[in-house]
Amino acid sequence: MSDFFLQSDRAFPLVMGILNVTPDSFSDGGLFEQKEASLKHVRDMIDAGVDIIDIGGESTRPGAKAVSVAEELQRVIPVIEAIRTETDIPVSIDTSKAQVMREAVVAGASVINDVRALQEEGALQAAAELPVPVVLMHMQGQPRTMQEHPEYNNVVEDVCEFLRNRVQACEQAGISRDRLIVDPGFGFGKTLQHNLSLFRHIPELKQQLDLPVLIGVSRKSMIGAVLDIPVEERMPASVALAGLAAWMGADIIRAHDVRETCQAVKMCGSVKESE
Ligand code: YH5
Repeated sequence: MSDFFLQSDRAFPLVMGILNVTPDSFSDGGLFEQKEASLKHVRDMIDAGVDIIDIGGESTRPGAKAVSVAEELQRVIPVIEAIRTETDIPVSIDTSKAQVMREAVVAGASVINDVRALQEEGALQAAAELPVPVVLMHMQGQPRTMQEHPEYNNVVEDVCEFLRNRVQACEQAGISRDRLIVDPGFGFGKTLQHNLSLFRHIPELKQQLDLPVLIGVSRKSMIGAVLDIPVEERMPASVALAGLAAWMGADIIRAHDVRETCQAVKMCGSVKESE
């Protein structure tokens, strides 16, 4: 069922394209305009070679405020339905809410991507009842305050242990291992040093957990911090990190700049598999 995502003999990772439908990602226009803008973005990403579209209606950026279930549903469901009317590109739903998971899968989403690793009320059960793969991401704290004072004994070991525990919770809830993907959660309750160290240890994370790994660093503050550049200038470094992650065995790369990211991972993957 999820073999498409989880084939470990692929030469290079899948590219997951980011589609934000948060209120702050549309400065003007009503719901119709937002839906049309989203569809255009989806068509562009498909043309650029995207493998999965990740649609999210909750902003989880540092400091962002919570959104209600109703608001999240209103943002994401019409867009998923619209995508389904014109293409069979796989859609993942970036949510922590059980009801959003359920309605998104009914509307045609085929992956759950949860930055809270199914820890919210009802999420574990919802995921257990839905026949789709699940991305379990590590986060320390909550989006609003997670960057205030991130702290670990050993960031690689601590993140591994958290993910191992969530994998176990999933298995106990009836979600089989072959549906699971893990993600260290770059920027989610981590300092620059934590992020760099986690990135360097992607191979260990993969080896320790023995599951497919998703990497999301596109345009994130770790790039801003190293290079001292604003978000709109972070594409080249994001693409460099995507290539490096491909080299280190990442299975899925979550990215804004799909065309460039596809080129980078395909190129690095080709070198990696050569004799
Ligand atoms: C992730 O890593 N991230 S939303 C701050 C930025 C740029 C981008 C300007 N959902 C992940 O993309 N899901 C998000 O600085 C995610 N893994 C998974 N699985 C945050 C985001 C971003 C934040």
